Amino acid sequence: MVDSDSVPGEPDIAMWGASGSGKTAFLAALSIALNKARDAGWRLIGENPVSRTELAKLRDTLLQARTFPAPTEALTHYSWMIIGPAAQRRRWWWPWATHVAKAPKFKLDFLDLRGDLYAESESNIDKKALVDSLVKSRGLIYMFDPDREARVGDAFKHLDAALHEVAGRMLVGDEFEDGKLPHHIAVCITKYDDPKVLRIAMEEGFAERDPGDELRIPRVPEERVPDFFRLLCREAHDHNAEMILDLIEAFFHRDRIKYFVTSSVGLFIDEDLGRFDPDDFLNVIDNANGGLTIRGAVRPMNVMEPVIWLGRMIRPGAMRSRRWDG
Ligand SMILES: Nc1nc2c(ncn2[C@@H]2O[C@H](COP(=O)(O)OP(=O)(O)OP(=O)(O)O)[C@@H](O)[C@H]2O)c(=O)[nH]1
Ligand SMILES: [Mg+2]
Repeated sequence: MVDSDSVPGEPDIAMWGASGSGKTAFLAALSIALNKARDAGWRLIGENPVSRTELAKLRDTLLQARTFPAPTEALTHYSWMIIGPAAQRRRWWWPWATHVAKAPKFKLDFLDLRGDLYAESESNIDKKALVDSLVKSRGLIYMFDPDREARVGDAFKHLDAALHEVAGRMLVGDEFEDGKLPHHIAVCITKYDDPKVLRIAMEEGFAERDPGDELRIPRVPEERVPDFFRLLCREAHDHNAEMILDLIEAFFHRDRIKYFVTSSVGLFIDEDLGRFDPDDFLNVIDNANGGLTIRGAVRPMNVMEPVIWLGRMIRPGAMRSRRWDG
């Protein structure tokens, strides 16, 4: 069941981020992440033949071709659906028997676009589609690529331009009287596996290894991610980047923002060693053709989590009184 307030063809969740920030790779990793969680009952399916083909193509790029999807050129619309685990329930008047409750479902309509659209000053059809998707959705995934920020430093410019366009469309009327955008926003720091990012996390004391995790992968604890994000912004090429967090908090309700540290491919783990090795964790290496090859298993980190968090926030009705434990 999709909530009745979901309008077909309009995105529940829209994503944006600068060119090359990792948007398409994130979508490719989403089905792998959900598949890995299938014991917990999660699945991602394409709603129509085109979306199913695209889903398989994206997944195969990472898993079979062992490389990344090509940069996005044409606007691509993915209609997917996440189906969660159905809970065993007991009826109070018949407590000795269990029955299977309906599985939680929500629709993921993603519009994948070239990230450099905002660099274009004149409006065009794709740019209009991007702003439309941000306006119509209620969940946003914002991709922040710390490596690109350290080199190019244009995230602030892109974010500022996008938010002002969306605010110009949504906040001038009386609908949102509190002056904030109504969306929930998952701010995703991408490419955590990149040594430039992981090293900062380890050297600055943000990465912790949970003794309960048999792979001993260093992770940034949830409550420290906003500070890690602020640090990465401070290290950026563009000094305006420091204002990104303030910009996000100025436009969105504080309790509707959540920060995630993500990697589409995850860290390399030597099968023989069986756990994270700080001297050998590169999972992306240059190949002989001048491209990139994914070296070991694809282990997405925090790819499913932001999507499920958004699903839970924007479609609470679809999950009411059901098990939804991500
Ligand atoms: N190390 C590492 N590199 C990544 C990851 N995700 C993406 N990349 C790199 O970033 C490049 C761009 O990723 P895309 O997913 O195509 O980025 P995009 O935001 O869709 O880019 P456009 O479509 O051009 O806007 C990839 O070709 C990879 O080289 C990741 O999780 N880890
Ligand atoms: Mg892309």
